[in-house]
Amino acid sequence: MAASLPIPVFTNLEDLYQNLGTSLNHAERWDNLSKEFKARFGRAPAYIARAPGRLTRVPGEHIDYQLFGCFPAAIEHDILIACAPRSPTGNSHGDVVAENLYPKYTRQGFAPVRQWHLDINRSELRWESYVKAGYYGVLNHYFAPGETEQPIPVDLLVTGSVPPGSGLSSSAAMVVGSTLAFLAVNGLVDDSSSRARATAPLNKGSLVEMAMENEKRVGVNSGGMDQAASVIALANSALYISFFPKLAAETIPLPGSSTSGKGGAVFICANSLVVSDKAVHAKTRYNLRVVETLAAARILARRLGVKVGPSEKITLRTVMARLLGEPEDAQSEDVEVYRKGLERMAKEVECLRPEGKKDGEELGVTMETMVEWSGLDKVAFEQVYLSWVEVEATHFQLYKRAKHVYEEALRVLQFRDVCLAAASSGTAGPTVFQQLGDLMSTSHVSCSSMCECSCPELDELTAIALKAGAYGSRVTGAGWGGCTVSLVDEDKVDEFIAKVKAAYGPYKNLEGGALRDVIFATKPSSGACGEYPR
Ligand code: NG1
Ligand code: MG
Repeated sequence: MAASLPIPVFTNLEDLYQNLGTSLNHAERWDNLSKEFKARFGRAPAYIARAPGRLTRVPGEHIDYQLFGCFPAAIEHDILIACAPRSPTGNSHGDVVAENLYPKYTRQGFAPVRQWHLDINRSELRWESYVKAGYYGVLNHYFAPGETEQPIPVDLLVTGSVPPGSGLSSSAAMVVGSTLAFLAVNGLVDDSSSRARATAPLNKGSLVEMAMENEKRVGVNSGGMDQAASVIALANSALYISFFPKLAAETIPLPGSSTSGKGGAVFICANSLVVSDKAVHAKTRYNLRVVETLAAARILARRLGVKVGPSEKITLRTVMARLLGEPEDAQSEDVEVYRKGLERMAKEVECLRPEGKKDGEELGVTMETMVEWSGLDKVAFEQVYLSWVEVEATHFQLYKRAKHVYEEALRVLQFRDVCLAAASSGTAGPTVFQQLGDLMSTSHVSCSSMCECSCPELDELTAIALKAGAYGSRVTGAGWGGCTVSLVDEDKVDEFIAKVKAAYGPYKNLEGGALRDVIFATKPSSGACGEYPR
């Protein structure tokens, strides 16, 4: 299984690029990073960690934290972190100097205090928070207080090509890259490094699990889709990732590029140029969705007669499993049972639909009503649902969010079916692309109206894409800004980009490289790896 493979480690860039399924055209970035590292820290880096961003080309938004399978792929854009140990002086253990090639992100120094605490500022977006988040997990996993082995002081230098705040998961790429860099520098990735402490090579599943925990330190209670994509992805495939009962990943070929360059279709990423600052707005956006779906799950369970413990944070996935009698400790999900379950839940969820309507909009419920429906008293509700997260809302949309989750999870499965059928029959043409495109567009409508994670610019950009000839178009990532993804005929890409440029206001004055930075075709790339430069 893909998740049990070791993290690939290379000693030369040619092998590394072959593994990425991409040409050597970024080698300059690696070289430059090494040179800059030497210039700033006076020695060569011992290790360079690479972690890609991810693009959900297909449906599957805002369902991973409810443990539903999704379908992301990595992109070629990535974060590179060069690092090297520094000799310890005095009793300073594990202190870090972190620099970034991007001048706006200034030099930072920090040291973990005893019991490995690092201060992470959650009210402000700071680049080094993501470096600290990765370090936190490594310290707490591998350096138990009282152990003789101490973390080594480290210098590190970061560079990145994933645009931040654009739904391409620069955050997960940073956290995965940082986790991997700190593991490597402390000799914990494999047994071949000069400082090896690892007894066996680190596997991809363990890195995903660590990175998921680590990313929560920044204050966003995300699911595991981005970290899984950034670590496990393989070139030219998408990953079907399931989280229930356990993390599992299956590579699925995306029908798309033809070998002849004709008759295929490609995924085009277009940045709305609205920056979505997820950590700063978490309490009214992302984390609120996490709490709304969790509360919806408890209330749904009660209404459907599903058992739920008083302090249990049951997910929508577990409600379904218990209703269907699915095993909660099996190795993997039974796809046919899963499909039937989702079809049923998309109907059962109607029991959450509120009575009242205002100006044609479903009213959500107030905190008091939500607590009452949960069957818990206020103190217990707050303890289970609000003690670990900050949210702000007058009304909570339980029905809309739960409905989005079950239907979106079903679209993921339908997309997977179309891909598998196309791969086994060897036919991928306009009919298949239109089926995929329709699922993408329906996903966008649901993100916009039920999950309410879109914004006017994203709605406009997806509408423009459809008018410009895309088979389908949708928001990618958490939303509230960031990128869209559209499926477009391979031989009509230039025409498509020209039409979008003419119609989308913020693109009108962009030319050449500046335009290519905001709208571009993407190819699935492979996941995290490392290099020990020779
Ligand atoms: P982005 O916005 O790309 O970081 C976020 C979450 C995912 C998932 C998507 C929505 C993080 C790291 N990732 O992605 O887990 O929930 O939103 O589908 O916050
Ligand atoms: Mg992110």
